Amino acid sequence: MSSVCVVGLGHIGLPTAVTLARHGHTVLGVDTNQALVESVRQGRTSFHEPGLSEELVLAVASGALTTGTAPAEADAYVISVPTPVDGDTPVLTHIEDAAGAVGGVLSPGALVILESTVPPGTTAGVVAHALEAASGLTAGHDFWLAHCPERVLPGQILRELVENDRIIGGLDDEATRRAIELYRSFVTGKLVPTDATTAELVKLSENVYRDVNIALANDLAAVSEHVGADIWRVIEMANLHPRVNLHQPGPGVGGHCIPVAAHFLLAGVSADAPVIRAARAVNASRPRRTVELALAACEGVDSPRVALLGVAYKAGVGDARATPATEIIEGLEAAGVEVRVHDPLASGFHRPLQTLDDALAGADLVLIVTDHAGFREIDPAHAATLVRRRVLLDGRNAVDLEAWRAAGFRVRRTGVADGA
Ligand code: SAJ
Repeated sequence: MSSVCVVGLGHIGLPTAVTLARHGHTVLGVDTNQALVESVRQGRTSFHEPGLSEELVLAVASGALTTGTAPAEADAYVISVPTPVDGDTPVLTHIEDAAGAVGGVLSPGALVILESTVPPGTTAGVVAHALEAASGLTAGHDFWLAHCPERVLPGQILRELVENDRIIGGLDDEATRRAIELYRSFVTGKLVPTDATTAELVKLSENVYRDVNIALANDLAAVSEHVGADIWRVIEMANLHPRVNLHQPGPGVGGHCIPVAAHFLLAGVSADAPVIRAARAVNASRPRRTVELALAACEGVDSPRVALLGVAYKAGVGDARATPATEIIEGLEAAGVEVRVHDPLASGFHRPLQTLDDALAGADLVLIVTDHAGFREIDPAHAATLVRRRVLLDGRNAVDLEAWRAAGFRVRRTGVADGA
């Protein structure tokens, strides 16, 4: 096995470092966040991911995983740092900084893998140039460079890191071959060889596929509200077709991946791509639409208070960093609404989270933004004793509307006509 330096100990880098360490490699996990480096060294994770804490403790205790704030010489490097957007412009500074730091310790014969999601052409361009400038070496001659995007689902990361098929996109065939050799040490899925730019486009195509299909579901929800149908029943029945997979409408598209995929795909590309652009605009408009529905539900109420349930960016996870709930809360508060927030799983949200009862107390509207499974267990009769007005707006298909109606709530759901 080999020595691997993983640069970036976030939601992908840390599980990757742990998995490599648990599959026979000697791993140095690197991050610029000193506190994070220290907590990982002590076997603590900064976010919840099933099984990760246990595996991290074993990797550290075995000595296979150590941590630091700067890369050191290794046989292979895996760069897995954030690639956010500023507006709709991809920000590649973390990538450039990481490549520069790796270049500073890069030796001939080493393999560098970029896992971060980037605009097409970044690996062969920005990354290769940063590595060459910092090392004085030449990609494809002195060292090998590949783009190997991840496609793991938060909540399933450790399993999917091993089982998912991976796209291995080398700058040249030798880079692809060497990257396949590294991933074969822990991946049981297929390792599909290609070039770096194709690998970048594959990753973005996967996520844009999701963005466009979510937008389709949101458009159909709007139509359904107008024609008096229940979009959730429509989707359930349409998906009985063997070749139809309608996604789910909702109050917005969060996370660090799907919302930015279109911007990465189209960054600096003259292609028109009207469907991709329009889908992104549809999904970006959903938080505003949710605010409009919530304000309408509070019409005529003096000093309205909203109990907002669910701030994590999607059901079943605690990540509340890039969530549509933020824009929804801001829109409500800008309209003079007091918002109290409850989420049983969220961590790292930028405002205090209430208990369910405290959030519901005196509320004029119960607004469900994230469809955590636990919300289906809320007793509407108990909720009815706490709220000031019995009105529910379910932004997802999160609860049993009939049960809430039976407890005296007036209910609305995304994609269902008012009163239906
Ligand atoms: N969402 C909907 N309706 C849906 C599905 C999702 O509104 O039908 C919303 C979610 O609530 C969430 C957002 O979209 O706010 C993103 O959800 P997601 O389920 O796409 O989750 P991610 O971003 O955690 O994972 C995606 C996955 N990509 C695909 O499914 C193609 C994952 O495999 C990728 O690894 C990940 O992006 C990534 O890191 O790129």
